[in-house]
Amino acid sequence: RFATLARQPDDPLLRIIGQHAADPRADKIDLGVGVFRDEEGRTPVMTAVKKAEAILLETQSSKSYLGPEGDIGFVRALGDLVIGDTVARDRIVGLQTPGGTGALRLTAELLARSGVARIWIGSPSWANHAPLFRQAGVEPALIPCYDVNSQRFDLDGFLAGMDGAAAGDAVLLHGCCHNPIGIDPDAAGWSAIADRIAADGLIPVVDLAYQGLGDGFAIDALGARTILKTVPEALLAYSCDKNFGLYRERTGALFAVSPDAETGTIVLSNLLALARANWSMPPDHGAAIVRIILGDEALAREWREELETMRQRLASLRAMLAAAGTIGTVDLAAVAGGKGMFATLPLTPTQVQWLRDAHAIYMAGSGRINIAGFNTAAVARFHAALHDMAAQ
Ligand code: PLP
Ligand code: TYF
Repeated sequence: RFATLARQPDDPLLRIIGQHAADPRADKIDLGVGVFRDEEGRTPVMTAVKKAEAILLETQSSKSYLGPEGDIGFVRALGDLVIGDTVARDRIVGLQTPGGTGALRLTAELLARSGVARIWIGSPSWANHAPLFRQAGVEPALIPCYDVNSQRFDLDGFLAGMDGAAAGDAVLLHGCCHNPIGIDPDAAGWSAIADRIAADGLIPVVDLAYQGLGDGFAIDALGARTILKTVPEALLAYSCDKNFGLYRERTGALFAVSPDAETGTIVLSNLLALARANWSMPPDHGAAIVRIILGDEALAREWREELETMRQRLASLRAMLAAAGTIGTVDLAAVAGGKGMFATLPLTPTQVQWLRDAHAIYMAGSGRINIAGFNTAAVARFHAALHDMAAQ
């Protein structure tokens, strides 16, 4: 039977890691996969995480199974932190998932099980969104609404795109720090989107994977909170993999908001059944660390301060990049208005390849750059490379 399978392409973004590693040029720059880096190009384990790991090593007395819901203390602490009292507690259920991707996968399967056939997604979006929903039987419908040239989110275009949605369709929203454009709706935009979703009877799915890396930890949740408090039913897929630097520990959670507590109980029973059929139970380590950090005032403060330092590094790199204004056809000034790890520059695949060949600058074929891949010297080199390209 295996002979019937067609070869599938690698993840082009993950392939860049290997290509960059194999490049012998000393001043090479990796702007590819979305992980945070410090000025030295490292993706360190956060100090609060190291301390929590030491506590875990000391205090954990069993590795016995926890159950498909994972670490309930983690889920509760995270729900309190992110959702707070935005929605009545008895309308929220949650469970731990393997990363934000696991939360999205459960979301897709729950939607499919609820008879939802379509999810509307602003385009471009994270490359995994459309295939993930499609594979679970929920057809993605793309709404082109991020303009790469001006690096703007077109709110009117997004709302107009939703004209095609039928009641009961789902809508995907990036909670903050849009991947790959880096531009989010403003407060008025979030309200308009929330009102529209409520009026049309759509089900919002908020993907919050970069909280704390945009405008600040609390502000970054405002979009998600605006949506959750406006609608009867919603899903929030949360990742701790960027803001706690836990990536390979696969740490995330899914929260579902229901009209009432009884419905919530039924929703949770379905999510638990889907989790059992997918991974039985989520991996423990990352969630235990987050639970320990959030439950310890000093550790929580230390984590928040380190996250804030990361956020400020991204903001100052954006300002440095943008200071060059327009080089050739590329408007870098627009990068200053973005948030989080990503911006997408108006570069053709040929130009992306040229920057790689001529200057050892690696980015996604779409022109997406990981801002954290820069440091002060790399920004200067990037500006020089764009000047060189404009002179060709
Ligand atoms: N959603 C978005 C928008 C992302 O960029 C990512 C990145 O990895 C994820 C979800 C998945 O996060 P995780 O690594 O926790 O699965
Ligand atoms: O977009 C990114 O770079 C991150 C990391 O298959 C990532 O979201 C990239 C590709 C992938 C999974 C995660």
